[in-house]
Amino acid sequence: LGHLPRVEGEVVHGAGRGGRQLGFPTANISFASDIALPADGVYAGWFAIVDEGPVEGTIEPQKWYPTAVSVGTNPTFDGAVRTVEAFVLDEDADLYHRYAVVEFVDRVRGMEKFDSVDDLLEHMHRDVAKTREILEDSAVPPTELW
Ligand code: FMN
Repeated sequence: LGHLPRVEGEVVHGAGRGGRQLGFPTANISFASDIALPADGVYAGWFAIVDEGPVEGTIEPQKWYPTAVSVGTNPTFDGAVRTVEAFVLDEDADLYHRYAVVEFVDRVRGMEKFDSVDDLLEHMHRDVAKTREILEDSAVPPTELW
């Protein structure tokens, strides 16, 4: 039956505001320019590091983790570049330069330009709660699909 839509690529540095300013560190996944990308918005999904070798932090390679994913240009910060950013729930790890994959399970909402960072943060907290709800009813993807 195939699998969920996915985006995969190297974890690269973003603007650097996610962790430090917002308290929501995200793994920015660099994707090929010719892939079909889900529409801009926020999604619940599954995240994994594909390549082997230990990860510094609480994430193990080749294991699926619940994630909230943002696809868009970060309009609140007047961004111009479309990014795919995964906030991995409840984990803390250095993922830079690792090869990651995200599987999209369900759409949470559209991408919005908020008037303040506080507004954005309030919505991100709700996104995380909604993501937990969605993933409760979602089977963890099989591991043989790396
Ligand atoms: N940015 C927006 O401008 N509008 C949004 O509606 C929005 N929703 C998000 C929802 C989630 C769950 C996450 C993880 C990010 C969202 N973002 C949104 C993206 C943040 O603006 C971005 O992660 C933050 O600016 C950090 O960017 P950086 O990784 O480049 O430092």
